[in-house]
Amino acid sequence: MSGTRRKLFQDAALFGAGLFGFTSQLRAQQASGNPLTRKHISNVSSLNSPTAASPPVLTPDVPDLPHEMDGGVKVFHLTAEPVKQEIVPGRVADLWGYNGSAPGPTIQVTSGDRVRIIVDNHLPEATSMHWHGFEVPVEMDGAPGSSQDPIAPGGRFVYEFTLHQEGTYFYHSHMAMQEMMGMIGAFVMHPKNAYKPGVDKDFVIILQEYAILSNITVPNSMNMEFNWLTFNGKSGPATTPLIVRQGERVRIRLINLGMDHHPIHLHGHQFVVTGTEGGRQPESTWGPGNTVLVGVAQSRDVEFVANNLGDWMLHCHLPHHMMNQMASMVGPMSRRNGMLAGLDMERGMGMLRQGSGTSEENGPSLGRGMGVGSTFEQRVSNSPLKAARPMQQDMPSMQRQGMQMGKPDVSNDANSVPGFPQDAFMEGPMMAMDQMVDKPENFGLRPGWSGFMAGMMTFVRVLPPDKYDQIMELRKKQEGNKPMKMDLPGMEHNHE
Ligand SMILES: [Cu+2]
Repeated sequence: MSGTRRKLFQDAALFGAGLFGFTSQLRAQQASGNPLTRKHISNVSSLNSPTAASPPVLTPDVPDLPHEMDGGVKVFHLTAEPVKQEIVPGRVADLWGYNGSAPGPTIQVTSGDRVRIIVDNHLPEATSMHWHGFEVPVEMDGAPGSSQDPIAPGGRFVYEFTLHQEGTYFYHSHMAMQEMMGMIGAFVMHPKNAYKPGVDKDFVIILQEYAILSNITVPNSMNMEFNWLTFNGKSGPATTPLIVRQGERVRIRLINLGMDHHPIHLHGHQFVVTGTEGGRQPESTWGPGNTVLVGVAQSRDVEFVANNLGDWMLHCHLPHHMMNQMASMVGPMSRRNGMLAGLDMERGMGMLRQGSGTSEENGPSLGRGMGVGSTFEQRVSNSPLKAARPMQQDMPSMQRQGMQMGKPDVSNDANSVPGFPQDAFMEGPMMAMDQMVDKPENFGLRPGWSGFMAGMMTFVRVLPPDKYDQIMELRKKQEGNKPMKMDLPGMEHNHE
């Protein structure tokens, strides 16, 4: 790229108003380029862009946190508060988060920045903000009781420090149970100069888990079993796919704060792990893989070249993390009249207080309890599933809500087969809700796709240029008259 050209990009970044025209001009010039040989050159549109060299990170379904400048200091405001978070359509959970979102908004800075973060506590109890992995003076560490007093309800604490690190960091409440209510956000420290090879797309995904009984909205933070597993506060199929143009180099930054470690698996590509919660890893450590274990309190950056066209799943591979609330429908237990639907925490986890784990009384409930306050006393009975019976006869309200509700795809003798049902309810066209989760990023997915997406699951959609541009157009249309959004993939940089 010539110096003049670079100057143009920088100017465009400064004067966002004329940006889209400029972008489309460039796009027209570049339309004939070979997508496989295109080089990442710069980002033009994001005022959030921390450097001219690194594309800003995109956090699907989570906002970016804007800042103001005060002299040479970047000033951010975070408010700890209760949040209504819609995990999937119709399932709104009462979580705690920051600035109306759980997880909280993503902060992006450049190494060397001095930042001031004003934290207000709008919770009914004290909190404290910890900057996870930050090498800052101890009085800025946010450890309640040792480095500072907790921030009282209605109180404020102003954190200020200079950042010299680079990588995928995060902020979170340092009150343990508040963490399990959603109180975390990404804090990305970009390098002053982009890494080589540079990436074209850079995504953040925060992994969280909640235990929420079916008839309430508040997570049980004491629980050790989880029925809502989220990427950026959404469970499949409500997660927003990562949209990528074929040939682009992609970075995905995975952050985990919960009770479980998550093996995150990508279909169709091999990736390398290029970073941890400690920052960039030397290239000599990069080896190919397709599943990365993201432990509690860890982050992992993975990078790959998206050279394989298709709608590829990206998901946690723990089977119980690939499902939503209806997990208790599984197995012969749900076909028995009067079975126990759940037990207290000890027995729910298989820690028996009396009797045998395989007895008639205990067997069906092992591992299914939702913990303290669960349905120990409550018995449920389900009638056998009939192959010929369209599901809407049994669940008219779900159909009214927009579920597609086809006929169960099971054999006539299903109920006589030991182990049935496993996935008869939880996956498949019966549970499809394509229309309910319709958005530009889902355009062109195979009809009925949503019935097979649940829990920690999304797509990396590796698209040919025409389809990619089509989805970007749809996004622009959807944005309509709204103020220019800075985090749209495909608008933040161009190729030559
Ligand atoms: Cu998992």
